[in-house]
Amino acid sequence: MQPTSYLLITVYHCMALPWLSQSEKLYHSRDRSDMETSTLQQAELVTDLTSAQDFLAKYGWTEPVIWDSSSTSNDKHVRGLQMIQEGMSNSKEDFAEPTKSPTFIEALKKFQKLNNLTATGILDDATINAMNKPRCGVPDNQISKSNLGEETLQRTSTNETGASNNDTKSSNPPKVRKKRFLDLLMSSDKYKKDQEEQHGVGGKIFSKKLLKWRMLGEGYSSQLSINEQRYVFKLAFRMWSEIMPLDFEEDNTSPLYAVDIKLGFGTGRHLGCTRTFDGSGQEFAHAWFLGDIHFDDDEHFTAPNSDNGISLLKVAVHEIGHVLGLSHIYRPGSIMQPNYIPQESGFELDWSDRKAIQSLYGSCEGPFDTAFDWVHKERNQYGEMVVRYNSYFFRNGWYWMYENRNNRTRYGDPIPISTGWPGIPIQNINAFLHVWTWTRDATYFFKGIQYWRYDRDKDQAYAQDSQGQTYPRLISEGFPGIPSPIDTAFFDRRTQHVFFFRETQVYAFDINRNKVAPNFPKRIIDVFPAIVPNNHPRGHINAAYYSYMHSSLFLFKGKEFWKVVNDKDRRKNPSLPYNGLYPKRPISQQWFDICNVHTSLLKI
Ligand SMILES: [Ca+2]
Ligand SMILES: [Ca+2]
Ligand SMILES: [Zn+2]
Ligand SMILES: [Zn+2]
Repeated sequence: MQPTSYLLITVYHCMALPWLSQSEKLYHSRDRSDMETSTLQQAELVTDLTSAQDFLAKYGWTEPVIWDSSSTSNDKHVRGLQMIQEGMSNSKEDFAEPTKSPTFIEALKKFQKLNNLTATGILDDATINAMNKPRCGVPDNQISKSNLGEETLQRTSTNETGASNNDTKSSNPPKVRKKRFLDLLMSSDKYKKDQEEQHGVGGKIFSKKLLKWRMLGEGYSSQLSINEQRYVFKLAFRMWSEIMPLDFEEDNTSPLYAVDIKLGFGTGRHLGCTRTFDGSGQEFAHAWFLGDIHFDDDEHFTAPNSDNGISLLKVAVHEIGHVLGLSHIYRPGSIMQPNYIPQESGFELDWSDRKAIQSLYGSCEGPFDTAFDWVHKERNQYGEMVVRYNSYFFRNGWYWMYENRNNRTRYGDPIPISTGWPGIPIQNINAFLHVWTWTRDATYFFKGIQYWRYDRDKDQAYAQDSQGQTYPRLISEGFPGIPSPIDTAFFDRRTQHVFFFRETQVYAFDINRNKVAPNFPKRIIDVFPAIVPNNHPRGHINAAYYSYMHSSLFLFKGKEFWKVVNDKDRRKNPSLPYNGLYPKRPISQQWFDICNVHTSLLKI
């Protein structure tokens, strides 16, 4: 459609409808500057004291910038907030000569220090270069408007009219009206409060566990295919989901207000946003806490593993970090550094990112269906046979490999059990068992009244093993005297007994005689006595996990584990009871970041 006729139709509608009470449905800027075909505008660089002063003010170095809610064209209140932000920014000391302003010099020193430059307070070339690096648009120092004094809000509430109280409460989009500075602040807070009630958003972090996201159709990238963009965003959400207890789901059907995080590309004035993009260079994206993410389409965004351009994945992961409540982290290796660091192959969220997000949302926790070390023999570089192991955790239909050396799960986990362990039940495994003697080496999975033997050479469950035994087989046939289903099991190499746990009892099964050992079953609490009275799982154990890393058996139940006293512990402290249980601890304090990922993200 030609712009002229488009305008005419708009005017016609304006005359025909009481349009002032209607929300603006267009996502484009009113002057349509964002619809012009882009002739790649260059961002203005920092070159002198004035532009450096602007830079320091814009990114919160002279004073924190209010940076709060998302803003789309429908959020009139939040638009008002931007006016506040600008008004406050203008109230800073306005020195004609920045070199004489103590505020400017202090801000410059701070900036230099955090960018590993000599804090001279003088604008030299190195400092100018640092300011001109590609960067995120979120200010380095920002405050939430909810941190502005309660007193201010109460004083202004008397200025608020009853009418405007009503219109923010109603589910209809708020009316366009001129408001004074503090009225806007008030109604923005009310707006946010309403949003919180509707969407479960509280304080600076999301209080709900499942967040919906959507790519804005009117804001697709002009440089990457829609499928490439979607893939990158799924991967970016997945990377956060792998290390924190939040799930993310792509939602292309719910009404827009029900979508928590909307992602879009734009140039200059874009997507009804209050903040303008600056052309090619400098700012590449920005995000609003608990809100939306905008990418500067004047930048050369590229797909993962591309050698040139700016990796959309890296930028998306960074901006999602902001949406979740993180500020910039000045630390090498962190994805939350404000500047874009060219992509090293296979970047991942590092330790500081994990700790930062987990300080807001907590760690991922149990329970697990089973956990085990998968032991395999292989020849080392000197041709000697060595035993290696990998640790696995199973929950429902998913499994994680745990890298003990790095104390985290393998990147990209979890994986469906059906993908990694073909032939065993695809979910809710009761137990894993590795029977390992001089004459026997076999691995089994248990579920319900049956068990499966796993062929480690072919990496699939046996239909029939070399002894002619077919699987799955009844537990009562393979392990006479053992009831089913079982809760968990482990093989004690010292006694050559399999311990089967069921409810509050434990059965020792003598694999050489193929029968239950004398005087069993016994109570778990009698065989594995508590060191501290009453600190004991008693029954319904989820997993009995023998860890080669720790040379110890651990009993898992719910979110907690009890470590079983081993021989080394007893040599150090002979008064400890045989198989005694140390007091319980959270599983998440010993094994980090074993996190669920939403199924919509698992199909990557
Ligand atoms: Ca830019
Ligand atoms: Ca179990
Ligand atoms: Zn940022
Ligand atoms: Zn924006």
